[in-house]
Amino acid sequence: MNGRVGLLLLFLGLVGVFSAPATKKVQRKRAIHGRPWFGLTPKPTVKGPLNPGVSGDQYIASKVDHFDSSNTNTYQQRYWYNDQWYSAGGPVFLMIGGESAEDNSWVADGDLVWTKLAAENNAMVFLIEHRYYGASQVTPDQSTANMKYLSSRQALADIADFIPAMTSKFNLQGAKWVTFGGSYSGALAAWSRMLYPNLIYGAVGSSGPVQAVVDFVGYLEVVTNDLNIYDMACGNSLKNALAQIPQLLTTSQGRQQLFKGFQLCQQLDPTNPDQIANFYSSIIGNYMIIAQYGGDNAGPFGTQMTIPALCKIQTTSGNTDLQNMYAVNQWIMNFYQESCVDIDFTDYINYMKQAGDDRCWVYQTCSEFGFYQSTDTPNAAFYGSVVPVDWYVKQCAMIYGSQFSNTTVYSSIASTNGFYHGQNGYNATRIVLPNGTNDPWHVLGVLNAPNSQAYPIIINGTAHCADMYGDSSIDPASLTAARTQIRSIVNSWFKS
Ligand SMILES: *[C@@H]1O[C@H](CO)[C@@H](O)[C@H](O)[C@H]1NC(C)=O
Ligand SMILES: *[C@@H]1O[C@H](CO)[C@@H](O)[C@H](O)[C@H]1NC(C)=O
Ligand SMILES: *[C@@H]1O[C@H](CO)[C@@H](O)[C@H](O)[C@H]1NC(C)=O
Ligand SMILES: CC(=O)N[C@H]1CO[C@H](CO)[C@@H](O)[C@@H]1O
Repeated sequence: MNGRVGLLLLFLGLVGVFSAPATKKVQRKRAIHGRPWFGLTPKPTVKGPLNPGVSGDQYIASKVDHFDSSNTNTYQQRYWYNDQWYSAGGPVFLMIGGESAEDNSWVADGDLVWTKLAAENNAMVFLIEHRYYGASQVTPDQSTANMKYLSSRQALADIADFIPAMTSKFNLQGAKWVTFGGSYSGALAAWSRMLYPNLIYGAVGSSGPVQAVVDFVGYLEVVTNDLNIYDMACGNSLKNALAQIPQLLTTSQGRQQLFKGFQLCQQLDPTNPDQIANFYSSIIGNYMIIAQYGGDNAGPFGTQMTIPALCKIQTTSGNTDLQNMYAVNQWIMNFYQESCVDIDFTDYINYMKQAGDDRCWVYQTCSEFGFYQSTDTPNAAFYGSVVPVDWYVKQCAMIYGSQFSNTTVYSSIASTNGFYHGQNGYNATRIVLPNGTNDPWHVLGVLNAPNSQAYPIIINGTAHCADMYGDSSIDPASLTAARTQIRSIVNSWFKS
């Protein structure tokens, strides 16, 4: 369904072998509002043949609208299960799908923390796809009017109905259910335990941004810190290179230099501020994606697409800082299989008007979360408001129509925090909340324990959702220790 996801799976298949692509293509952007083409959480790599316990695509009729009892319509929501570790009386683990099409890799891969826990506790495992993503379409199309049932609250209500339905279908009466998730779905896992404590016994929400925010300046501050902490020369080189760009943009010769250096698809147009912001967002995106995923044991992020690899390029001696920035861009272009970097703003908006996972995720940013990774901060290498928050906010109306405005975006995000109580008001028990310090999203996670049965785990020097993947020989000790801690906490919930 989503060609870009298939592409990543292809890459993940080539474990450790990052080969040059046969065909090149244009990618709209580095990451759309922080969401790369594969979704916020890369899928694990399944080794070997599938166990017969792993299901193919399953569907359940879920309510279209959980909050209007007069609407009895249902839609087909996709899910998967694996009963290879299950024995009667065992618990049930549910991985909550996030902002992308899912497949059965999360339930099939036995090397992950949550599937190892399943084996240790004889658990049945399920994965449910999030409404509106992948094959779980709620409405015949994704017109803005038809997207009104796309929300985290509706998605959580789907889960609350899914649990009793599966309990009855698979005879799981009395089983303890534990939810899992990473990134947006990590927040969903955390919220599911808070909203439905009688259905859900415990939860592990990895890298979950439980705080909504319109102007997410912390994101690029963490990216800058990551580079500086790894190697001050790396952060400084980037800062020096960026400092030269405004001047280059003022002359046609300078613009030509940037056009060639960054291999842009379009000439830079200084009379078009939207295109210039789009340009900056692409070249900054090169550093964002590595800060967010570098070191995750998921395909090329495990050993190749990492902060050390990026900084090696950014600090190559004999080159200018800007030439090193071009080289980093070339490296990311290879990863994205790009022939040029597309900075056309009109094309991007038109692309966002078409149905797909990107359209759905950005809709959720406009209606619930914000999360706009702006440069509106003096505490990042990318300062100077070259990508201001207003540039993101105004896209909501351009993409979805005039029912969105600056006022509705700010008030919707405030309402999300009012409903879920944000990162400082989060107060569920039997909840594990891992976060990596390199991951820019950790800024919006629960970092301090609100009670003695909530376990934030801060993992020094790791990226987004790193704790969810299988062990790797190059894992930092902090990550290995975090996985052990997660397992011992969850195991303690099933001690008789
Ligand atoms: C948008 O709304 C916020 C919050 O009310 C306000 O601070 C900001 O100035 C507004 N921006 C624009 C462009 O109107
Ligand atoms: C969490 O709930 C407990 C029990 O109701 C309360 O004692 C504690 O103060 C709460 N913590 C926060 C951060 O709200
Ligand atoms: C985190 O890791 C960095 C880099 O390895 C190290 O300098 C720092 O002391 C560590 N911080 C903690 C709290 O362990
Ligand atoms: C950096 C940070 O916020 N660390 C916190 C991580 O969570 C523990 C509780 O598990 C706190 O004690 C730390 O202060």
